[in-house]
Amino acid sequence: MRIFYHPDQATHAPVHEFHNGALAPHAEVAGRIAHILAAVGPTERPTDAGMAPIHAVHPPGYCAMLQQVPQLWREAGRPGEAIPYAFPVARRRPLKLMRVDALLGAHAMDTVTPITAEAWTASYWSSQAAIAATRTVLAGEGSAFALCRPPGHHAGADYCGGYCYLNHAAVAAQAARDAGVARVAILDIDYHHGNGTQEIFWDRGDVFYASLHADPATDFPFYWGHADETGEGAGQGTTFNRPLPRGTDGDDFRRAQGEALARIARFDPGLLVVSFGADTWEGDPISAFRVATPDYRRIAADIAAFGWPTAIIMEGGYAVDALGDNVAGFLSGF
Ligand code: Q9C
Ligand code: ZN
Repeated sequence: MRIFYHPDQATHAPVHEFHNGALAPHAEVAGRIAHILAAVGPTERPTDAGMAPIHAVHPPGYCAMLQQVPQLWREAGRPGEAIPYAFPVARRRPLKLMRVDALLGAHAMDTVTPITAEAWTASYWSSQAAIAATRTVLAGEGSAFALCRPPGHHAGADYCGGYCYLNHAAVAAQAARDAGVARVAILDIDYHHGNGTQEIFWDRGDVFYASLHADPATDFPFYWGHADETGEGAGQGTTFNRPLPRGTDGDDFRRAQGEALARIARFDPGLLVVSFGADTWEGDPISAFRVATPDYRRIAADIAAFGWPTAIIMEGGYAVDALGDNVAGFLSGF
């Protein structure tokens, strides 16, 4: 399988995240990449498709914010990482914001997604990898893997969060639409609900979003991913959420995935984008499912059996020592 990755993706290195009320070491470490690279074999650099396919999802003002905040932060005399602390949850409207803190909070959903000096470049190339994988699949390849990092599925059109800055799965799906694919489905099998992807396609009938994830009643991102969220307007019925209890094992997961795949099959997509997180693994430090390493090959084979052209996008997975085996196992199922 062709694998797309750019070395600049490993330069982003968030140091801290708020965890249970204190700063803790950040879970989304650059070392994740090295473990995956060691297990999956050779990769290729994506060609640079430029800003247009990113702007097709993320407004220019948001992209500029990601690029400018690190310098604004330094100009404000701040040591350390750009982390927001105030959020306009009661009212979001266009305002002329004069402090970096205000700019940050208006485009962030949480405190665990520091805007490092390298966040933009690493995210940019991750989206380019997703576009390259999509174009490869549309050219007839069957399946391709975008080794994205940082991940993407929590990022909305104009906000970052959940360790994500640009939504690579959304960029991939939109690129496929713009290349003429009439119906695109996204299957999100990261441990966490992909709130950003859901919101981006919430009112659209041309992109189906199906997600299996830890019940948001108990797990991040809390405010999205409940079973009654099914889309609106032209998108009514093209969002499918299946919250799963903590302790879900590989067999439970495959049964639930079977329901999501049946729904996708009814939608009859011309392309499938898989948001793949290995944080469903039984030893993941921030998650609570019990998927075992050998399950990943079976989970992937269940997807591959449908025969859709499939672009696989890397999302989460924080047990770094096991990450290589889990990702390689998943890819082997295709
Ligand atoms: N400190 C992805 O898997 N909450 N993002 C962590 C433990 C945020 C995960 C709580 C989890 C975000 C792409
Ligand atoms: Zn996750």
